[in-house]
Amino acid sequence: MIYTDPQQAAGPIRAALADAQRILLLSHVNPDGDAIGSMLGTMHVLRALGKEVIALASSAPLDYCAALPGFADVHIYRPGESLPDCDLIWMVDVAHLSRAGAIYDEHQATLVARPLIIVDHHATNDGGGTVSLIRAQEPSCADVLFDLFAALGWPLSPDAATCLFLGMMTDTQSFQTPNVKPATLRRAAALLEAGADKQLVVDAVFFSIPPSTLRLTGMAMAHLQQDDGIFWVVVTQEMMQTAGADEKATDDTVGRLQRVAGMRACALFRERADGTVKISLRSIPGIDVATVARLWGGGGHRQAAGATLQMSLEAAVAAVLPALRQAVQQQRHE
Ligand SMILES: [Mn+2]
Repeated sequence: MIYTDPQQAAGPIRAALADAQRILLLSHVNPDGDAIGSMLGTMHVLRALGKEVIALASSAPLDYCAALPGFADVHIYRPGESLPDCDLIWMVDVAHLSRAGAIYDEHQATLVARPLIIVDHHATNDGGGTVSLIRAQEPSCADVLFDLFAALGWPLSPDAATCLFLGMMTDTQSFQTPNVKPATLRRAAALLEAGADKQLVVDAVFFSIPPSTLRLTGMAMAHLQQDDGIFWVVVTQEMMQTAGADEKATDDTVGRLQRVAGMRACALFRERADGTVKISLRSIPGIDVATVARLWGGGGHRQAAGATLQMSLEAAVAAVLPALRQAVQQQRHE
């Protein structure tokens, strides 16, 4: 059953929980702040209710998640492992069960054989849980959980509040995204009142860039190119080695690239060790880069998408720029 109103979902979720003592929490692969913040926020809330909770990450989370209270209890799934025993599965921030990655590939039957609660905020989520609460208008899964826990009357400890606050803050890019509404800020305020450690979250997310990452971003930005509102940078294997940076470093580069004045669409081209090229695309509202990513079998959101191209860096730049130009032109004609 799919619910969009936390008040209506509260009853069925309370009933499902009444029959369950051991609960397995899951989220999506390459877990971000909202995935882990939502997972750990839920863990703290359920533990306070006397439940036994296992938090299982589908793969290694983003580094800043490690600052969260309870992170030491997160187990990172390794392909081939069995799923821990449980009476109920609770998934957060997962648009589709398959986004649980190897856990889904290897344990699909188990996932659907147990009572399953899904709480999410992805517009593409089509439910699939015994009880699904999906609110696509909310900027983070943590926002949805906040309303659900309020509807259930389940209290938030300071630790739970800190975890939800990180989810909310990272998915909204610090409350910058257009889907942030007065209600979002009221929830954030309520989390601070509940004892959320804002400074811990801010330090972990914004004051923790590895020097190697900044070096790589600097090298890439030194050769920033632009043409009529389209900005792009290229990252070679040689640059990554010189900077001593890992694959995650370019997240920082893209994050800065999309802030350049006059940007309508931007692209980062990263050469991989296997000779393929990873593209990361961003755009302003109204310009759809997901369709560009799909040309090479990739995907994502309209304003943030990516793909892997089986060609050289030079060929990738030559192929992607015309497609980006077309996406930008299309918006002008809308
Ligand atoms: Mn999210």
